[in-house]
Amino acid sequence: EHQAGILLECASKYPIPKGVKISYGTAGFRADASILSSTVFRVGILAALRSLKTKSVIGLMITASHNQISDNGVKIADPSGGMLTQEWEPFADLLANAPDPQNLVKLISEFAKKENISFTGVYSAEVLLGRDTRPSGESLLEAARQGITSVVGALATGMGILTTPQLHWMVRYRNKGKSSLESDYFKQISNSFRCLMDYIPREMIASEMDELIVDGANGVGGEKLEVVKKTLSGLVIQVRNSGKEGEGVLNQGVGADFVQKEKIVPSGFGQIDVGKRCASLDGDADRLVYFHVLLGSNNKIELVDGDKILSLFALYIKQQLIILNKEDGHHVHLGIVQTAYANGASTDYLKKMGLEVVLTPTGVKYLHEKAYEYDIGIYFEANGHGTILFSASFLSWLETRNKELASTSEGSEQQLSVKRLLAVSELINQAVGDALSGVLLVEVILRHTGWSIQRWSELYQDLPSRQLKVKVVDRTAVITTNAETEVVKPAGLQAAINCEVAKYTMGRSFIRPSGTEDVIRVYAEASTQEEADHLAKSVAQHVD
Ligand code: 16G
Ligand code: ZN
Repeated sequence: EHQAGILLECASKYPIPKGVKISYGTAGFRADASILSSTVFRVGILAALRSLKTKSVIGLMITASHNQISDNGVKIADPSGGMLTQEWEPFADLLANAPDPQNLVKLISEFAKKENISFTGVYSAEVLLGRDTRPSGESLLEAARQGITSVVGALATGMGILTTPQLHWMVRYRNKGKSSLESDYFKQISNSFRCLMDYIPREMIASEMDELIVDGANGVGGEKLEVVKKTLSGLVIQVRNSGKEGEGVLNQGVGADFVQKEKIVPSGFGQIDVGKRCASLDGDADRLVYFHVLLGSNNKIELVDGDKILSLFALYIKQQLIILNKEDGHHVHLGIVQTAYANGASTDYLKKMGLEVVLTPTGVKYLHEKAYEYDIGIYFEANGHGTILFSASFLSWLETRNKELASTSEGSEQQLSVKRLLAVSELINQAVGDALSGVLLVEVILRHTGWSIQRWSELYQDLPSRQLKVKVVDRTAVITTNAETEVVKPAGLQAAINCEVAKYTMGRSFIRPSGTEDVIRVYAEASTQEEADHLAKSVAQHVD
């Protein structure tokens, strides 16, 4: 009752805006920052409850990723460092939309009862808070803090301005009982990067590589990369759009989302960069794409997207496993996870390399969950979000093998492979896709193989593709199956799509309701750009 009183009092300071309905989508709540404080306050409460329930530290991140600067958003990191469990999403929706404080308190007490959450004990809950560089972040962070501390015994710990993956990483390590300050994060990625550089075959080391130029989207990623790069040797990084005063606006004409969708140079890049190795992060640094600028006046680029980063990682990992399997006869289950948006050429290529490829619906939580089923699971969305997961049992096998080999065959090829895999598991952020650790792994592998960005890009040629969106009154009218590749409802629509696809060579098309906007998305692929455009258009007409 004491608890209910406090909640009532605090909640009355954060009334919800009239006529706004908000939902915890694939990436949390996102909206114009001016209407978000009540939502963030309530998510603070939710995070504290989640911490009480799991008896673990929970994360709360204020960011709207690649959205425009006036937007903001909030999402929760579960104890493992992954996304909030899907089971709690409906409760998040209910909380955020409760019309008044009385309703809110009633919902909370019912939910707490159902979930067996009791409000006792001092410091029985802790939530780590992070935010990106958006100006609205400061007051929204305060709203989150108010929400958390309105739950008796809950502690809110501010971690400062962070990339989204950094906060997820901190939650993961805190719950493992390890030190999880930002400096620990930096130390871990730069140490494992150094190890991987040391494990490059001797004959490759001679080949000097030119500098990498990174577009930081004028956000937090650029700022953090400036810190990371100082700790690295053997890799020169030039950061542009780093978020410094006067350099430009967050996500405006810059960033991974812009580069991937528009296929033109981000602001700050141009013809002086022709042929150079460039990369682009998104606004909260959980996405990464590479590109090089093409010669010509129209600022076109050759995009090296998430699918190609995935392919590069997969080749490297597979190479290590071949060395291990050969000598041990130990079968390691490696799985590649993509969505229907993966370029068809990438899926063909991966299968031709003998890799096991599966598709899941769009959204990190689906890909992550699937990748978790393997000894090593690599997942990526074409948009540049992805990572590599190592199972606990495989990691402990690697540790044991490492010790054995140290006494029996120090310096062997096999030992090197074991060490490389262990270092990759340290460098790559296993909580969530992380552009900072991703960029370092790409750079190591390019050195390992001696490939230029052009050589890498030639692994396979992307099929021309087109994405369209169709505004609809009710996007839930479209229901799909088979990882969104087939429409179940409305009846007859899939047959119509099949009919269109059949008219093209290498044609492929699917539609799905967006998880973030009131639209149906259309994707089409074909052997030429004209055909892909045409196919997308005719499929879109069936949706209308
Ligand atoms: C969210 C997802 C992203 C997905 C995108 C699709 C997370 C963290 N982010 O940004 O993975 O690609 O939504 O958006 O899951 P859409 O449903 O509007 O097409
Ligand atoms: Zn992002």
